[in-house]
Amino acid sequence: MKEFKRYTITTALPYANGPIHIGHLAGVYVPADIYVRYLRKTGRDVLFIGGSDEHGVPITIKARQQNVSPQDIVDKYHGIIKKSFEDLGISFDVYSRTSMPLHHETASAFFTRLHSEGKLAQMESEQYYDEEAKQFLADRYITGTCPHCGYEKAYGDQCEKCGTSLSANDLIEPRSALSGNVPVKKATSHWFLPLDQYEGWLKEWILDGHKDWKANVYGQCKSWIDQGLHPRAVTRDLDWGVKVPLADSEGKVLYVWFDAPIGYISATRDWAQQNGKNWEEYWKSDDSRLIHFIGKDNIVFHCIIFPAMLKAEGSYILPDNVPANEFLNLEGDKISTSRNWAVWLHEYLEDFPGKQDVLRYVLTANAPETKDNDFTWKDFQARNNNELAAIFGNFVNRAMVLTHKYFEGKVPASTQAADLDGILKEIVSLKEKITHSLEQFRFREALAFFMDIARLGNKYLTDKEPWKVFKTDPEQVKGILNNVLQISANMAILSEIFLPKTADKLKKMLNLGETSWESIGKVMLSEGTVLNQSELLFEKIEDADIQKQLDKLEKSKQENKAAAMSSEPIKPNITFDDFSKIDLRVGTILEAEKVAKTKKLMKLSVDMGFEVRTIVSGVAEFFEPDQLMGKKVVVVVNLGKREIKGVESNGMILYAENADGTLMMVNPFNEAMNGGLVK
Ligand code: B3M
Ligand code: ZN
Repeated sequence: MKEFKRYTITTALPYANGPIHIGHLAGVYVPADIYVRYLRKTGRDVLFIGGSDEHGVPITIKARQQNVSPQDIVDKYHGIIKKSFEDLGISFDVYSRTSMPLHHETASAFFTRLHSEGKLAQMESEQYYDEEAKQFLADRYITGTCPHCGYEKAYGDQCEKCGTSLSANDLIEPRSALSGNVPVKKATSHWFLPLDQYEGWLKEWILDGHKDWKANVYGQCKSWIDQGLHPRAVTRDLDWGVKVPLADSEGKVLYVWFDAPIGYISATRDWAQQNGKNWEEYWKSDDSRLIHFIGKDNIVFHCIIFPAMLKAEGSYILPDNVPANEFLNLEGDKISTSRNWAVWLHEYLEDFPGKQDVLRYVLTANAPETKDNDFTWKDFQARNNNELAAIFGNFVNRAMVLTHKYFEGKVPASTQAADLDGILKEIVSLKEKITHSLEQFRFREALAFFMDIARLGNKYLTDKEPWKVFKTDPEQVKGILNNVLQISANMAILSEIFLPKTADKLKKMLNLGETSWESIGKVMLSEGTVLNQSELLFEKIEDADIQKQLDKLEKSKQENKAAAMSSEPIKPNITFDDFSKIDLRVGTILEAEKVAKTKKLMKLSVDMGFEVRTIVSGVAEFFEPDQLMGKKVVVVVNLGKREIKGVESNGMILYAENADGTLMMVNPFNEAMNGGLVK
């Protein structure tokens, strides 16, 4: 494989309209950070780029809802996101943002160059326009009925019920989200990137030239190209974004997916200005390797559209690889910002202080590299307790404690050279496997090999039983402990890539200085080195901590149900005659008993004043019989008799339903008379 002189590593720029969650981390930032740490450790020149994507319609919608400016929204979330990445230890060289003037300048210049070289086509089209708000409507600003599932609140770009992506023209009975009015069609002119003209080149470059890309990425590209490519509009009628740098283009901005990837370039310029570097080396030199880390929903933009833009511009390198991941689900459900179904990074860091590496570990061990995967809190706990703590932590702890106990915390002499030789050979072989996996972007596999070193160490200790041997042969124990300390030191260096905070702790405990990648598989600690006090690398995570997280998710679920119920549409009007057909009366429950062999049913006798009735009611999950006896209720008395599970029921009692599906009694005042009409 070609050896590159420089690496330009980008990570998808998250929209600054919400915080970061574990789906983002597992898909993009944790694997990218592992890769970058590996490259740096092996002495490569790397630039690790991140930043906020601060344009796009969802940001303007959020601003409008909160009655603040889009800039207020992005300022807030850029701050939260940047800090949470720092706290987790994602080691960006630069974390930039697309609302900064340097980015506007860079994106404008890029557009201008394409435009002046005739590489963009201007075309007129009809777009929805809101006459009251006096503006064109982005697809997101139009709601209507989904043509696929009939959902009445679908957006012009997507139906959130059935997940189909739409265009505003597909919607039945479209409405403007700004005024609620029916929008009109109006002609407008936009600039297009003629993707169709790049089809032949893309076929060659990706389908022939990049068979090395991950199967999920290659497959998506192939299906896009096979369907045929069409010109894509790169401008929009909107007032938030990079202004179109042409005369007579008032009210038009660059489409967010045109300017956002250019954000990688602006971020590089931003970094270069601050560090006195030459940004062009990272973007315009053939010996630089450009790699985009993204999630699968961004594949077409990074593999087809952005490369076509770069190709059209002509002076840039193209991505050499785009190791996109699939999605991470949460407890069996799709992660969703709007439903608050997520584990938010900033909240995790607060709830689990000092446990950054546990999250990194779990998200890597369970990374959605080849298919969607599921994060569960039980799995999080199990991986911490049974893997990190029981295997890695326990091994290191035993090595440290025994050395303190038998040799006053000093690295003893190496007396078991044959064992050591075998151990180092295994470490070298695992290091090669790790390297290979990392180069292939197979991070979960790399992590598993890393843990194999701890397994090897544990097994060695268990086989050798130094705590037994010490009485008879302390010389041998010296060598055994020397060997396990060498294993620990090797793990410390490898941890720098996967578990950086743990690496720091472990290196401090072992008194291990800066050690290079080359030294992995060699002796690192010399005899007599004084070890520091041992501390646990990983604490057990208790059930109560996990329960707290599950409760939090349960709460989101309830809130969503409540929101869904309060937005339950009101039924069509009825006439007073319709209403008066229902005979509602007050009664008192005299007796209550569960209906045998059912979970939900309760048999009640109700004093209706004029007679005592038997009524079967589906409330046994919510009330005990004695909670019902003596209660006043409202009964529909003219529904006719019905047999339910062998019991004849004559009437229906009214209850109110809560968001979680629990029922509450609808009680008339105690003074209400049995048999009294409710009207
Ligand atoms: N902001 C979409 C996303 O966060 C978009 C990525 C831009 S990368 C240039 O999924
Ligand atoms: Zn739908």
